[in-house]
Amino acid sequence: MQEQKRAIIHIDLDAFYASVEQRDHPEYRGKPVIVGGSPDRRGVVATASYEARQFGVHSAMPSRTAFRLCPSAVFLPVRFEVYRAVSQQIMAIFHQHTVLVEPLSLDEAFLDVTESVHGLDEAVQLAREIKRQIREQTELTASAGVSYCKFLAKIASDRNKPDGLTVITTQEASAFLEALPIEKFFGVGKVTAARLRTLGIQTGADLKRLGELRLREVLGKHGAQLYHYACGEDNRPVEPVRVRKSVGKEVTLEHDIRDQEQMERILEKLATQVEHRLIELGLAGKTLTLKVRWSNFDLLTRAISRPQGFQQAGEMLPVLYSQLSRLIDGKQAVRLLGVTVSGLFSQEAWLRERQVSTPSLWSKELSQE
Ligand code: TTP
Ligand code: MG
Repeated sequence: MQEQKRAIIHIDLDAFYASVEQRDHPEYRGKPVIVGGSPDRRGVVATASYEARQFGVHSAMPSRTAFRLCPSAVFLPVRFEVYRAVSQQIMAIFHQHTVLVEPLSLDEAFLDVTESVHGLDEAVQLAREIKRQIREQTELTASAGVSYCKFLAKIASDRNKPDGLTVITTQEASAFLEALPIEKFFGVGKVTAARLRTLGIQTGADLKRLGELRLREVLGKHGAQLYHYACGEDNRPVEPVRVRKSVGKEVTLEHDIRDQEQMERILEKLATQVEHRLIELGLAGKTLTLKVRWSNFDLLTRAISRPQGFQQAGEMLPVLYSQLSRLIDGKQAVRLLGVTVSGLFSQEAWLRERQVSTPSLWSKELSQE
């Protein structure tokens, strides 16, 4: 049975990190810019401006190789905080048009706009409007793809980068997919592509010809899915992310332990992982929870809240250690340790909080800018 036709928009910013750098440093505009690890260390390229891509530079390439290909490029470190702020701006724009927004990364999302438009023509107009809003509010360009399913919308957005807007209608889909190289199909990486090529399969038309049963034999469940994609069938819904309630890490130990110092070292590792994730998400949290599971499987949690919240491991550890020493009696061994921060709020609020409570630290942070 044919489902009701949907209208899906996929939006992806162009050379995201590099474009932000060119926006903030006008002297780099029109020049090859490479954002990522430094070429004299063992860094990799996060992304390259379109000018640098002409030299063959691309994401995930060792920075040293990038330097060899394009020695005149400006190499810049990643400014994750700035990109995250831009990401929040574009996600807010998307949410003005539908609640069905599924972010795939900082610069990319699917929007299901079926309820806001009549047909794909109107979805194209809406995509154009969203691109305009992005340009106006962030001074950055995005590419958009419009189609009746996620897979085709994503491929469409990649068709005319940068600053592209491409629609693949139901009528066009079949011819389009038949000509599409297998690497472009969702879920086909290098390994699967090589495997298919040994069977003489190069394009969507070949996939269709091979048939669902044979593809299932070769690739299992994924093969059947691939066959449906080749036929232009992709009913996966756009799934808005649930609101995150906490950030936590825990570890079940290989051997139960009694040594408190060993436990402290593990807590340090866990707290550092939680800190990194919080920074990545731009969050801090009011409540810090220590979780301990004893060797007899009894579970204990201890939660401490403070108004200025927790983000850095260095601030979590004294609290965790003191909680731990109150719990440990030397008799029971521990089989699991966990650290969770909940009651999350944005980092901007966290920094404001610190500005009031620890002015010296704030000014130090500012002077490092
Ligand atoms: P992409 O959207 O894949 O790439 P892009 O925006 O730089 O370029 P395009 O115009 O082709 O969309 O990724 C978004 C950002 O994610 C990118 O600017 C940097 C980061 N990133 C990495 O850090 N490592 C990677 O391997 C990739 C692919 C991206
Ligand atoms: Mg992008």
